[in-house]
Amino acid sequence: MPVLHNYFRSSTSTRLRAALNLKGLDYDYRAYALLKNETRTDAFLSKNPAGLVPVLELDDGTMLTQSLAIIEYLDEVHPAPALLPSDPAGRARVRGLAQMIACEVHPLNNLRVLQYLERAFDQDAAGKARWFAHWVHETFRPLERALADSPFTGRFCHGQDPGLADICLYAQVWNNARFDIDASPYPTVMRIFAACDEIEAFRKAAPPEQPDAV
Ligand SMILES: N[C@@H](CCC(=O)N[C@@H](CS)C(=O)NCC(=O)O)C(=O)O
Repeated sequence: MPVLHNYFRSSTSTRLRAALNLKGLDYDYRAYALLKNETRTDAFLSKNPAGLVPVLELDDGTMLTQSLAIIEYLDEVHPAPALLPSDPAGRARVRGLAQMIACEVHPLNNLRVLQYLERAFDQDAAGKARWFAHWVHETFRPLERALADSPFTGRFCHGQDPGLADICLYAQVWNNARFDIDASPYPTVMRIFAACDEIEAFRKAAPPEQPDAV
């Protein structure tokens, strides 16, 4: 059984938990409290020198890092249910939607970025919340349009089945809620979030459901 090194509140961990659950794969859950720097120990850094979760440790000891790369690995090794469409244009669309969140929102709002704003730029909780909201809205505005305007959007981001883009959307909406981001400008995003939340694999991946949730 693979070992998932992760943290309940980490949205990149939520992504990976959702993918593992959708694939019906069991995993051994290991929690690292980010606020206690538990990913900065030598033991953790030997798994991922970047000191970031999630890491998926395979049975043979291989350590996989980067949530999107790990999810694509799972999709290759366990093809059903598919998390990417079968056609190249569809795959590019889904990867593009996923990367809007994974490359353009998440890195700017990650814990270490918010901590650096506080440490080096004297930002308090309100300043950090303003920064977080700004970067969410910068990408959620075009994300909403991309989803609402496309004939390929269905019950989920691409068609009638959940995939990689839904996984990223679901995890990010949980993050946004923690920072009280106004979701009212994003009805399509929130409709898809609700559709995901009806699926047990997603609900079981949500931050409050994890053993280390506080
Ligand atoms: N691009 C990476 C990002 C991983 C990442 O930033 N993880 C966050 C939690 S969501 C983390 O470990 N943060 C620790 C920190 O910022 O110190 C991925 O998708 O896996």
